[in-house]
Amino acid sequence: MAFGFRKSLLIASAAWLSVLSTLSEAATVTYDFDVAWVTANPDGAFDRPIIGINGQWPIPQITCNIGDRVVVHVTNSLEWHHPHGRPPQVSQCDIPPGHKLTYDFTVDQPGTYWYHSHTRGQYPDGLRGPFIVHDPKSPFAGQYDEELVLSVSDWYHEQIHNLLPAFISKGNPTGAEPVPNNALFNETQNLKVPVQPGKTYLVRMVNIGAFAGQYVWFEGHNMTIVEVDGVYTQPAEAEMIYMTAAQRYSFLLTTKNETKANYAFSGSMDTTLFDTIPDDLNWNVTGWLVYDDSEPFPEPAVIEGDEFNAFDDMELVPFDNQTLLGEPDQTIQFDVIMDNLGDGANYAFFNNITYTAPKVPTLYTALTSGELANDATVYGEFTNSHVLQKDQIIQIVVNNLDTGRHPFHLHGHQFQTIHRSAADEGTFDDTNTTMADFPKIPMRRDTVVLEPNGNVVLRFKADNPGVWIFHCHLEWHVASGLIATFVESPKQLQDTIKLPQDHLNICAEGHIPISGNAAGNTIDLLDLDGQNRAPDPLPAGFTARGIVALVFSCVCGILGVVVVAWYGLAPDPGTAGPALQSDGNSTEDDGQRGGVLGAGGKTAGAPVETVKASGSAAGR
Ligand SMILES: [Cu+2]
Repeated sequence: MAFGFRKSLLIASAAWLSVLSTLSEAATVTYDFDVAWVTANPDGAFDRPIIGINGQWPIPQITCNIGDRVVVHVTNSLEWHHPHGRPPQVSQCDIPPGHKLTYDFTVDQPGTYWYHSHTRGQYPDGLRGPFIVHDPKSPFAGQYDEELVLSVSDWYHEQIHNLLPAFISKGNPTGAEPVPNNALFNETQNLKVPVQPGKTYLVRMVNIGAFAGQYVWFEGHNMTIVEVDGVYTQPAEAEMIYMTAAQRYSFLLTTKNETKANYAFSGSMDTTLFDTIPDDLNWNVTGWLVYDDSEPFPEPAVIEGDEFNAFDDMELVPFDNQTLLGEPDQTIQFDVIMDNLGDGANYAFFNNITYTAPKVPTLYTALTSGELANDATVYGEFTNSHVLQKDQIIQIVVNNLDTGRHPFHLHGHQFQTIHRSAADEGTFDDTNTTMADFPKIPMRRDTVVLEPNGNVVLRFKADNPGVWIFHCHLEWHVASGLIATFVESPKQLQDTIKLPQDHLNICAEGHIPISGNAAGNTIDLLDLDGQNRAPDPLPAGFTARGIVALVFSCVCGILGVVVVAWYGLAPDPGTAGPALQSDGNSTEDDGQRGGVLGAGGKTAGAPVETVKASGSAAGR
């Protein structure tokens, strides 16, 4: 397993030392995490194994102040009987079962983050939690009384290591992603959040889900957005926000002056992401702002289809008014494509490459290839690697040639989103485009929605040396290869980073090479013989549509045979009567599809964690 924190980990300790010198009151916040399976039942359906920490689930929140050093000792007590999917091998080796690793880094940016595993679909199995960085110098300090941390997420009844192999298989040639079974607030349903009248709360929301974007709104209350993905914004009023997986919003919410009623708040999963909508799916989750426990808990209003009118995050203005970065030194274009490979499974591609983990973690290749670290070839043919040089202005153009929405996330930077098309506007055309066509003060964040058949243009300055991935944050598309790698300032990395011994130890335990190119070749770094490869392309003439047609006709054929056999074997219609009747009753559940209220919810009432605005860190 490998953790992904929102900002750098290991690399951070080297790159951010300068920050420490300016923050004399920095503390060290230490956590000991033993990661192991526990049993839990977040949506009231049934108990299932979930990945917890120190025997608990939901897992603990990490809390610190800006400038603090955060030390997390992780022990991996997970037993993997069915390992599926390769770890991404970007900046570290996987932690083998039974082994420990320490993450030691200094936090240099404030805001709302989360931590999660980026290995083998572990985060949708529960290994996901908020990571809050308090900032005494926040421009909004003093404008609120208390903080609330609120996660929204999706939940699968089936474990991810069972769903993954079926998702990427020739049995699923269209790449239909598994549809979640439920939505959750703070990893439960029917959440009750006690509030005081006449107070202003800073609500820190984070979508820690695997797949579903969610519309979120509070009945009878407005949200004043003040932060997105760690970037303070000019205050912006919103009635409803849309949060993709991995996005964060902080907003001020002022309560009523009286306690006569309680108010529902809702999350509603973006069902346009789902290829099918199971009959029993309730895509909504409800919580309540509780003014008075003895008052009723009203049913939330139903919102459907075109009624979803979420705040457009392109309208946000960063609080620091950072202006449009200059003309790019390097423009990288990624066309998003879903297609089948020779094994019949469906993969996700940037241009013609579906990410395939290198044998040597990319950071380790950067540290051990000398001058050739500047040549993207050494990082392998299937990693979508690009080398960024210090202080270059980088422009990323992402064209969506797919019919689905994708949330793109960049590690290590908050990018300016200088253009985003509506759906179906096609690829970005930069002929005749000048600086004047872009906003003077662009919206900045680290995870942005790309609309179906649309495009987005991002810009950032390469001022944070590291190995950073750029990827779709739908966990299914991470697994099917929608990842690119930026190797930023490899020379600085070589000059500043010394790998801790425990990081090297876990590589040795896992028999992962720690030097050389992506193929592990340490002699001829341009020879990639033996590198991990994506499956071969389909034979000429086979298209995704052809496969679908083939599978469909096979299924129809088999179905035909089965129906004939079943018909032949069926008892007389008269004797089958009672069974048919009971089937008919089960369709009553369909009435729930338009509803908002969670039906399961036996775990109702788990209290929300309340943190005082002054916020001494919980983990100290
Ligand atoms: Cu995606």
